[in-house]
Amino acid sequence: MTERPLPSNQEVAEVLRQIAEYLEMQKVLFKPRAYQRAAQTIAALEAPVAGTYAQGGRKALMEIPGVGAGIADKLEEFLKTGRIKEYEALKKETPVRLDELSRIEGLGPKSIQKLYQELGVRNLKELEAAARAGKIAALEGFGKKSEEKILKGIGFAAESGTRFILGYALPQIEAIAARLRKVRGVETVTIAGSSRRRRDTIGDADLLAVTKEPEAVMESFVAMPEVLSVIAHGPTKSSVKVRPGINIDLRVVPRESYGATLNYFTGSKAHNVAMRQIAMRRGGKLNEYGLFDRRGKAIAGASEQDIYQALGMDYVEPELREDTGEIAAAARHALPKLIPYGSLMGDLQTQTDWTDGEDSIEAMARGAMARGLHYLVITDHTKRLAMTHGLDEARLLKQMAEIDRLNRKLAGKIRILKGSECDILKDGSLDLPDRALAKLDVVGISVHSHFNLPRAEQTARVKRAMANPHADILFHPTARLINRRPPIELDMDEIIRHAKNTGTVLEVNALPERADLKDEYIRAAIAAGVKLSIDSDAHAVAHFDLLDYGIAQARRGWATKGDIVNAWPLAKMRAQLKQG
Ligand code: DGT
Ligand code: CA
Ligand code: CA
Ligand code: ZN
Repeated sequence: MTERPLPSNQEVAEVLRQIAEYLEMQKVLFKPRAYQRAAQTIAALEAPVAGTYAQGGRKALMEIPGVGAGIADKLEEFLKTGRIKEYEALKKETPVRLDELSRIEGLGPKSIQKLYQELGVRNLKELEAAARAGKIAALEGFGKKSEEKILKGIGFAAESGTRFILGYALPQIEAIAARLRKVRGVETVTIAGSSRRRRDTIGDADLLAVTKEPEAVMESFVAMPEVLSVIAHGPTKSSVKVRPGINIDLRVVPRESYGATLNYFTGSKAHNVAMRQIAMRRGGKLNEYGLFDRRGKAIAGASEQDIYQALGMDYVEPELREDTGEIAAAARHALPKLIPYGSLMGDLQTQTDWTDGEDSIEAMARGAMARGLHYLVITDHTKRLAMTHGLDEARLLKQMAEIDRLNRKLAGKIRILKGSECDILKDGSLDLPDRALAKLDVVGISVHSHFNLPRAEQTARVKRAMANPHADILFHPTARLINRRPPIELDMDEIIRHAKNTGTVLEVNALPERADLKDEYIRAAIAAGVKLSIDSDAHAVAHFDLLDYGIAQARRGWATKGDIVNAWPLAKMRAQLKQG
C-alpha cells in the first residue's frame, strides 16, 4: 500500500461542502445545512482533523462542534480510505462540475440541478453555450434577466482567479475592519497581509483582531451583509467570501503575541523566512506566537517594534517586507526614510471637463486645495485622442488664458500650472508642435495607442519622445491596466538610463488600476538617479484621494521625499524640469 498524504482541513472541508451542494441539488432537507456547518467548523480548526482522528478515533471527531454520528462516519471513511462512497454516488447521479458552476453568482444548487435536467448543462462551457443560445431565458423559473445575469457572472468568473486591485478592494476591507472594531469586547482590528504591504494587487485580505469575546466578533463577521459565503467559522479563525469574490480571513489573537502574529500575517512569506533565520542564527526562535531565546523564554511578541529591536534591526515598514534587501539594510541601520503618506505638495497630472474629465479647472483647483496641495498641473489630452475631445493648439491657448484668469482669482491659495498630457505618436513624435509645448509649464507625454509594437520599436519610440527638450515627464510609462491590458513591451533598463540622460521625470501613476511604474522599476529608477513624480491622473475631484496609493507604490520602491519632485515646493520642482 502506498502512503497517502493526510488531507488538510481545507481539503476535508471542501469535500463536506461538495456533499452539501449535491444533497441540496436533490432537495434533501436539513442535511445540506449540517454538512455546510461541519465544513465551516473544520476549515476553522487549528489542529489538523486527520491528527485528531489518528489520536482519538471516531469519538474525537464527534467532539468537533457540528459533527454528529452521520458526518463522523463520513469523515472516518474519508480519512481512512481517501474517498466517500456516498459522495462518489452523488457525483455519478448528477455529473456536473459543481465547483465551476456554483462560482457563478446567483446559481445555487437547485438551479444547477434544473439546468442539468432540462438542458444537460454540466460545466461552465455548456452553461455559456446554453445562455448564448437563449435556452436559459426560455426555461421556466429563469427568464431573460437571469440569463443576462448568468452571462455576466461567466465573464466575471473567467477573470477571477486573477488578483484584485488594491485601491478598489482596500476601502471595502477598511470598512469591514471599522465595523468589527465596534463589536463589543474588541480591542483592535488590523489589516495584515499584502493589503498592509500595499501590493498593487491582493490575492485575499487578512484581518487580525484582539478581543476578549472572540465568538461575538466571529458571529458578526460571518453575518455581514456583504458575505456571499462562509468558508470557515471558528473561535480563532474565520473566512468569508465577499463581493466581488474576495476572500477575507479573520484571526483572533491574544494581546501578548499580537506583534508576532501581525508580523507573521503581514508577510511577505519571504520576509518571514528571512526573519526566522536571523532569530535562529542568534540561537533563538521566531514564530507567530513570539520571539524566544535559546531557553525558550519569550523575549518579544507584543509589538512588531520590539521584535525588530530584539533582533538588532530597525523597524521595517510593511511596504518594504519583500526580502529584497530590507533585512540587511535594517540590520545596518541603513533603511531609506520613506516618503510619508499625505506629503505631496502638488499633483502633476489632472484632467478637466475641457477633455474627458468631469470637473472644471476651478473645481479641480479647489479640490486640490482642500486636500492641502499647493499646486496642480492641468494636463488635458491632445487631439489624437479624439474621443476625449483632445486639445489642439488653438484650444490649448484658450485654456492657458483661462488658467491665467483663474490664477488671478485664486492668487495666494493655490497655483495652477499649464500643462498637457501630450500623445506620443507611433513614430515617437509628439501630438503638439514644439512652439505650443514651449509655452507650457509642464509637459507630460503618454503612450495611448499602438500598444503592441515589438520591444525594440516600442522602446525607440518612447525614447525619441523623451528626447524632446520640452517633454518633462513620461506619464504612466508602461501603459498597463491591471487585469485588463498588459504593459507595453519596453526595455525598462534602457528607458531608465535614457530618463537619466535626458533629464526626464518618470511618473508613478496613482490610479489603482495603473499603479505604473511598478515597485521594482521605481527602485531601479531611484538607483539610477532618476527623479519621479506621483500623480493622481484625476479625472474628477474625488480622484485626488487616490494619491496615497501612488505614495504606497513609491514606498514599495524605497522612495524618499528627495526622489519625488512633487513632494517639493513649486520653485524647486520647476527647477528640476527640463527648461528649468
Ligand atoms: P496575497 O494574499 O497573495 O496577496 O499575499 P499575502 O502576502 O497576503 O499572503 P497570504 O494571504 O497567503 O498570507 C498572509 C501572510 O501569512 C503572508 O504574507 C505570510 C504569512 N504566511 C502564509 N503562509 C505562510 C507560510 O507558509 N510560511 C510563512 N513563513 N509565512 C506564511
Ligand atoms: Ca492575503
Ligand atoms: Ca490569507
Ligand atoms: Zn494617459
